[in-house]
Amino acid sequence: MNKFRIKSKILCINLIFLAILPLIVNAQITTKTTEIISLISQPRLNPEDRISQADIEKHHLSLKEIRKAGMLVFSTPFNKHDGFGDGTPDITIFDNRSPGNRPTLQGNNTFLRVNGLDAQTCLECHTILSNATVPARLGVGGVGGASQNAMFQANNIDVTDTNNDGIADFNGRFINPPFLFGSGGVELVGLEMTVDLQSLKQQAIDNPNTTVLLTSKGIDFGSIVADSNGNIDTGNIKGVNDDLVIKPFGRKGEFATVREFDVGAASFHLGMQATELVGEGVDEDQDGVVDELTKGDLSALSIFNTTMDRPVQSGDNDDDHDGFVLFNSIGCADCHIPQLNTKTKFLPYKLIGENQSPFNNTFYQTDLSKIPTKFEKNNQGGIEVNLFSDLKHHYMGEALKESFSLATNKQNGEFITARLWGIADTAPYLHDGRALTLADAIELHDNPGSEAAIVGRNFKALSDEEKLNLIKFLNTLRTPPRPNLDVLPRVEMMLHN
Ligand code: HEC
Ligand code: HEC
Ligand SMILES: [Ca+2]
Ligand SMILES: [Ca+2]
Ligand SMILES: [Ca+2]
Repeated sequence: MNKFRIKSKILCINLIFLAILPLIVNAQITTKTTEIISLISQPRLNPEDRISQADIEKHHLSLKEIRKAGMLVFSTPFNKHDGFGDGTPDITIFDNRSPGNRPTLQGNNTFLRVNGLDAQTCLECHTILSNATVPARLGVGGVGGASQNAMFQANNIDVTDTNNDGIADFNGRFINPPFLFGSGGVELVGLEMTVDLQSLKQQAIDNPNTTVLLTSKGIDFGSIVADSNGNIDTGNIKGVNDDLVIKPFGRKGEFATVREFDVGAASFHLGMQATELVGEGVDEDQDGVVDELTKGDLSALSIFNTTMDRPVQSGDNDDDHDGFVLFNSIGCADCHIPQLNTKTKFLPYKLIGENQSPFNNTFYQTDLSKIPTKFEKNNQGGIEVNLFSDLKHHYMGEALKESFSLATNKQNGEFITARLWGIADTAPYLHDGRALTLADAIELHDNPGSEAAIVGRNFKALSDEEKLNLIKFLNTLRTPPRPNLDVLPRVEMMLHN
């Protein structure tokens, strides 16, 4: 009965759609030539579709309206009238690897690809919802394959292997795009951990010469001790930067909030400079366009990114269960902590800048237990985030180390514990996508200098059946089946149904 009702509702929507279809088609056909001509020098993102910071702050818009505006910022192929690209580089400036002053291929003034200016939209790299089926299923906010890898700040790629060692030396970073699903929950966990660590820092300052252990949500970040002048000995801090701000975003754990990441991504990949970065009315990259992304655009974008549906867990048979037991017993869960809990279910939003007190100066919040994120509530008033990570930096050994010329040896080898939720759908694996299967990714943990070497060896020592069960368990960790449905065009929605 129920099923019938739902079906008849869909049918109804279908009929309405069919009824209005001629109107839409008609509207397109009757577009006047003058209107087309006036489109020639227009930005691709209609200024009317951009929302203002004031409207968000004053709650003039619903979450869905904000998400819709964010989806447009994420998915609209920007052109030069929107502010796409950098202006002509100033050759007298020494730094030509930073956005705003990059050369372009053959001086085409559009793309560079090996150091950003590599796409017109965010969507171009965050597209794949699941690689577990053939063909892959696509979805806004998904992962990228290897061809979507970003190449960051390289100025030497030795493709011909001049020293004949079989290695094409590369001094930039080669990074595979992760998905953005569930990122709101991750951000909230990180913000609460930062609050804990900052208050432990204050405790150390208030009690000079006393060692203070740094723990948050049961995770050990080493210890600190302050002298009587308030100077802190940071030598025993583990897995987090000396500023004691948890930074979940970026594979190396370099950004505390999605908004911060988004500002960098927009300028690096698209040459779209945010006013928060360069100031209002300022044409920093000298491409003739100011206010390329306003505060309102960025709020829409980051609210959209942090309210994307969360990954889910499927299946629950004996093999999966045995695999999960092994996952814990051989030490995977030491880093890939299955669940972290928050104390609040509200994710706060603030402009980029100060990260030490994340719950101050906020302008908006979303309830992550509600649609579309729908995190399970816990009994502390917060949510359960089944991320499979400790949000700590770990040194992953010589084999996985990057060769980025602008980083230290330690930085090159460190990565934040990859979140394993959704892992069944997101091949290829590891920071650069070098592991084509889950088994390869796990075995690569065992290499000289890696903090996960012993655990990687534990995996190799399992029987074939045990290995299979562990992989079967990982294959229950799925991306959300139909993310962002509320803001996709209706036609798209019907195809999905
Ligand atoms: C050329 C491909 C590419 C484009 C275009 C791109 N991204 Fe990404 N994205 C990546 C890669 C690669 C990473 C991982 C970067 C790292 O680890 O430092 C990433 C990571 C992210 C993250 C952090 C996710 C996490 O869990 O750590 C966010 C947020 C993000 N991108 C948002 C955006 C937005 C917003 C845009 C558009 C302004 C965008 N991306 C455009 C490739 C891309
Ligand atoms: C010392 C901490 C640590 C331990 C222990 C550990 N891992 Fe990891 N794991 C990481 C880090 C850090 C990464 C990211 C490495 C990279 O991107 O190069 C990672 C990446 C992965 C990935 C790839 C994720 C992706 O999105 O590409 C998988 C799968 C994985 N680990 C599974 C496991 C399993 C299974 C075990 C137990 C056998 C395990 N890990 C033990 C820290 C750890
Ligand atoms: Ca620009
Ligand atoms: Ca070489
Ligand atoms: Ca500009």
